[in-house]
Amino acid sequence: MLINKSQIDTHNAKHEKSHSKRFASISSILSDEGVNVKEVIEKLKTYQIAIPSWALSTGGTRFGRFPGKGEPVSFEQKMEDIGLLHAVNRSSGAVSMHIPWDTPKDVKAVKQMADSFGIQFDAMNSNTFQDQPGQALTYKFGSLCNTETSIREQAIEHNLEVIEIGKQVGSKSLTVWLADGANFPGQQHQRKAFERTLDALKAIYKALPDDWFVFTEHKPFEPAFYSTVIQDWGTSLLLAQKLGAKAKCLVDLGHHLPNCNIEQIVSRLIMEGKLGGFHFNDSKYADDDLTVGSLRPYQLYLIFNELVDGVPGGDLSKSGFGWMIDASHNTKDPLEDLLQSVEAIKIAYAEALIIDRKKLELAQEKNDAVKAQEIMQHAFRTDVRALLAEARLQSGAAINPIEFYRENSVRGNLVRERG
Ligand code: RM4
Ligand code: MN
Ligand code: MN
Repeated sequence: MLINKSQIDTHNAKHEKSHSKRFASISSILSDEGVNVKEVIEKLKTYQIAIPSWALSTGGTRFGRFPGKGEPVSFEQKMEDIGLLHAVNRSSGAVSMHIPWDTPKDVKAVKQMADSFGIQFDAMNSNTFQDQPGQALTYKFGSLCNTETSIREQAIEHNLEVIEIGKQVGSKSLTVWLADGANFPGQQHQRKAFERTLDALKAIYKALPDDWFVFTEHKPFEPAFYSTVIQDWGTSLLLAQKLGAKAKCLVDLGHHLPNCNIEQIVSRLIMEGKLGGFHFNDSKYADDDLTVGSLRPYQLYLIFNELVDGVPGGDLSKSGFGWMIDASHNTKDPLEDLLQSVEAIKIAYAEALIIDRKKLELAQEKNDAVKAQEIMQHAFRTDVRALLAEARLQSGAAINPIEFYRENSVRGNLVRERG
C-alpha cells in the first residue's frame, strides 16, 4: 500500500488550524526563553530512526504469539511497511536488516525499493543465537565463544556474509549480539570464553571495510541465565578498545539490570568515542522490548540530554551513531506501535534540545542541586509535541501520524491486500 500526497494534505488541512495555535503558543514561549525554535525544528526534521525488519509483525513471548492480520511476510513487504511509516512521519527513513531472518532474494531490487521510499540501510544484524535449518554445526553452547574451532569459524563466516550483503545495500555497520554465555556456575571458563570471543571478533573486524563500524551489544542475561560473555558495557568497551577504532558499543535500553543509570553509561561511552548506537525500547523488568517511552520517558530524556550535550551542536543526525528501535510485542498493531516509539524518541530529543545549558552549567558549578533539577524538569515538562508536528508538516508528513493511520484505515487496506 502506498500513501499518496493528497491523503496527507487532506489530513493536514483538517488538523492545521489547531496545530497552528499550539505551535504559535509554544514557539513564542520558547523564543522568550532564548530557544532558537527554527534550529530545533531543523534538527528534528533531519533526525531519522531506523526500523528493524523484525518489528513489523506482531511479536510474541515464549508462551505464544497472536499474529495480527495484514502482516508482511517477505522482506519486500517489510520494506513496504517501512516506506509507509516514513511517508506518514518522515522520521523512519532507515531500516536495520537482520540476517538470515530477512535475507533478500534480490538484493539489488530491495536496494532500489529502499531508494524509491527514501530509506537508508542502518546497521546490519547477524544472528548466531539460533540454529538455522540445514546449518552444519550447532550454537547450543555458543558461537564466537564456542570451545570448538569449527563452530567459531562457522559463526565468523556468517558475520562475513552479513557484511557482504550490507556492502551491497550501502550499510556501514554490523551489530553483533551474542547469546553466548552459561547457565550454570563452572560451565564455562570465564576468561577463555572472553578470549575466544575477542579472537573471533578480530577476524570479523579484519574483514570490515574501512568506512564501517562493528558494534558489540551487551546484555546481562537471557538466554543464558548465569552469565553472558558480553554482560555489560565494561566488557563491551574492553572489546572495542582491544579491537580498534572501527569497534564501538551499542546500547540496548532493555539490556541492563534494574535501576541501572543508563544515561551515565552513554556519557562515558561518548567521552571515549566508543558509543556506536542504540536499540530503543522500554521495560519494567529486563529485556521487555515495550514501546519506547511507555514506562520511563524521564530516563529516555536523560539519555538524550547526554547525547545533545556530547554531540557537537547537539545535531544527532550528524553523529554517525546508529539509531534503531528494538521493540516488539503481543498487544498492539506493530505499525501504530512503531509510530508511537518514533514519537517518544523525538519528544525526548526535542526536550533535550531546549534545556538551558548555560544556566544548567552555572547551577552545576555552584553546586545548586535545586536549580539544576528545576532546569532539567522544566524542559522535560514542556509540551514539545507541536514542534514535532511542525517538523512533520514542513517535511510533508502527517501532523498526527496515528490519527492519519486510523483515518485512512491503513491496516484495513493491508489486510485486503495481504489477507
Ligand atoms: C536480543 C537483542 C538483539 C536482537 C534480538 C532479537 O535481545 O536485543 O539486538 O537482535 O534480541
Ligand atoms: Mn537489541
Ligand atoms: Mn534485546
